[in-house]
Amino acid sequence: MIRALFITFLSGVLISTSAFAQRVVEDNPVPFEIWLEEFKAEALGEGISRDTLDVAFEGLVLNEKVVELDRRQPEFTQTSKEYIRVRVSETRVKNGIKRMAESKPVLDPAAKDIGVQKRFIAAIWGMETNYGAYTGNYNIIRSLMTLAYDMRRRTFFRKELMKALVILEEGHIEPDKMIGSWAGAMGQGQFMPTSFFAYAYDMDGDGRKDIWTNEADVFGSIGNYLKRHTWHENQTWGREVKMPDDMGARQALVDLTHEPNPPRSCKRALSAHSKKYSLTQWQEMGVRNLDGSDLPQAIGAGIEATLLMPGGIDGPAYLTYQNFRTILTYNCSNLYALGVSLLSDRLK
Ligand SMILES: [Ca+2]
Repeated sequence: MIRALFITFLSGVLISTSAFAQRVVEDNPVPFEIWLEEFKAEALGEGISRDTLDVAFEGLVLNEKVVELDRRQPEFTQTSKEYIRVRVSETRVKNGIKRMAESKPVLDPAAKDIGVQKRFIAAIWGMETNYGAYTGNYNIIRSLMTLAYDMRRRTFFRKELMKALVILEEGHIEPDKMIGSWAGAMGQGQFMPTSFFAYAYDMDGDGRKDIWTNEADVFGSIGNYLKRHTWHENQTWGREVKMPDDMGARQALVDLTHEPNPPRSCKRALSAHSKKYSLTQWQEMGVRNLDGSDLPQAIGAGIEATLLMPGGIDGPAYLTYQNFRTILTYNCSNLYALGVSLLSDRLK
């Protein structure tokens, strides 16, 4: 029974059921077939047609690999320096410049219309899917069905699965092209289905939001996501800065600016940031541009920034502006946001 639910073929070889996958079936009091019928009945009630359901679920069994990946998410062990070296590699910079040039007729007007600098749209595109080259090969319905049946985070994924069916019902993408990463992030900007409905953008105006194959919609959607999360088009993300050379003075500055109550949204990442101060105040506290020159005062005086030192007191220091916090809404990780930011500088 358990084996039948998870049966998968890989190059003709039958993969046996793992202990993780077995637990998913054992932990759920409702057998999978009955659960699926109940879910489909609910979907019909939500306005999904019988045709869409038949096509979407045809031949689908639980995906053992998805369970494995969900249970075995690796602990983060990379140092910030390694992370940036890998994510903002010379190859990725070079590809980014090439892909931005190729997509210029679509990227430039999309960025201008939405009001987000194109280098940031391109940097997220590069970080998420290597500029559309790798969007994941998982059948989204199958992944979300597996995670919705699994008891671990079933409420969250049940909602995502329902929204994924609405995407098919509305005809934004053909069922066989609705692919993405194992946990349900889809297309070139890696949107979850609920994010799709909140932020995906029909940039070319053909009535479909195609974040998988249509670059205008891809760029419009990434840009719209940022814009809707308080993006300032006339500002950058922040800057790398020079801290006082004296270690005692440096530590005193970190202690002085410590933020004891980070915002609840994305607390995990924001707890590593200092309190907000204006660039004028940071200048007064002894922080300088990397080359030792004064922080921008004429245009930057009103800009508030937080100090971030992801590698500790000896490592690089960054003053981050509002746009950095917006990037954190895409993925609540300082290293991710720093990767996007530093890549965007290289794509400028
Ligand atoms: Ca479109």
